[in-house]
Amino acid sequence: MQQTRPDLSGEIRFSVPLVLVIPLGAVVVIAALTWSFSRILLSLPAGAATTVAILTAANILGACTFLALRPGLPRATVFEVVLVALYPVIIGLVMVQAGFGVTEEAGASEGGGEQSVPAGPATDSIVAEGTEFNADEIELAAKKPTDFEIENRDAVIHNLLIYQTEADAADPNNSLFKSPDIAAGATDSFPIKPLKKGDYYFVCAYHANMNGTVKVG
Ligand SMILES: [Cu+2]
Repeated sequence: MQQTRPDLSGEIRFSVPLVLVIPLGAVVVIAALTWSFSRILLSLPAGAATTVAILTAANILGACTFLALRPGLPRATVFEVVLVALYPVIIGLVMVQAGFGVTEEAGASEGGGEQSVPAGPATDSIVAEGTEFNADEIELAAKKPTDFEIENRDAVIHNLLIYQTEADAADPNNSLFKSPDIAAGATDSFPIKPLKKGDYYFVCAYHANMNGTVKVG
């Protein structure tokens, strides 16, 4: 009887701050986990991010099922199960550290940009987004002007220059055609002067990676 009393008061003293500490602590831990996991997923290539996310979700579900079915597990085993459930996160972290992630730097992600390029060539308009054109081929009719539109969805200026060859682009004076500058967020149209039948090279004067082929026929 006497031994239960100090235990009881100890419980009461503890339970007062815990009422606040447990939910607040849980919120902080969950927020930190969510944020760091989202950073991992964002820095992974799209395919790998989905796989890591699905594996993590499946593993956590599996681990929770395992724990729920065996409530009497010793602490060491619970820790092991949690560790196994977090393996995809650890693998994701390793992948990020090993440089599998795509760089978030605009213009440096030529690989990522290719995914946004549609199969068809541009004929009368092109979209600039993420320092990429949404087409790597422009098709024009020979010997007549084309009304062409650039939609600039970026926060930086873009334009369109046409050269006979890629080598010619080393000197802007070689350009056969130069569009006006398209301001950030602006959409502008302009006539492209008539060109003879053949293949040409187009590029944004501000971003050498925004380039492609003009096919005039
Ligand atoms: Cu540009």
